Amino acid sequence: MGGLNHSSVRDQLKVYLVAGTRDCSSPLPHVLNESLSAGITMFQFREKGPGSLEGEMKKALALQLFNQCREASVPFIVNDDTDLAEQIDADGLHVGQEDDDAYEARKRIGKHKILGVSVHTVEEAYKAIEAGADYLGAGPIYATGSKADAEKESGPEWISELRRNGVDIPIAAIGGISQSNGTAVIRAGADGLAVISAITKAGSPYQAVKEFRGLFTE
Ligand code: 3NM
Repeated sequence: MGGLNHSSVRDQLKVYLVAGTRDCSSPLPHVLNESLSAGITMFQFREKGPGSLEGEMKKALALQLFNQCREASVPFIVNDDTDLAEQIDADGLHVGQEDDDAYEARKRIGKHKILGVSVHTVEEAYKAIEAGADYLGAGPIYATGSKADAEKESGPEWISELRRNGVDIPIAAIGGISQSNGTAVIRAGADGLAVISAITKAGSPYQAVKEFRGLFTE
């Protein structure tokens, strides 16, 4: 079990923006600003891949984005960089199967931070829960252009399968999620929609986030 209250994490996952500098068609602080104004419920800084920032530049941007999130009372999660999450005392950390071990990550960030773990099999889901995950990232639900090494798309059925197998902790669905397919994913049992391109590449990230928010009131 993670150290946090599942019902608050469930709410915080609803419209979960995931982004790094390379994902955005306008500067990331601007995209984040619009997204926060429109009501994202969680943000993950995922600075990955060729051309992404490293070292002090990455840390400086992380601090800037963290401040923006703090002002809006939205949790700031660091993707796959336990050192950075620790250094800036981020609200949480998200790790994949190929990243830092979830047990190790939980030990290092402590029990009061949010720990998310990406899973692709039911067995990985059970292991992540045992390691202390507060939520699972499940995907790719649909085809994605945002992750070079993404696995084959699973469809919303993957979320139902996790639920059928007794996984009851909060789940954020990820991979190709859009305003038009989001409802099917929620119906399959996801608590939240983790989204990169449908927000970061939208003409208006503000409008896109509003539309995602609308899916939860239908
Ligand atoms: N993780 P978009 S899919 C970061 O399957 C990430 O675990 C995935 O980006 C997984 O919303 C993915 O642009 C990319 O499809 C999601």
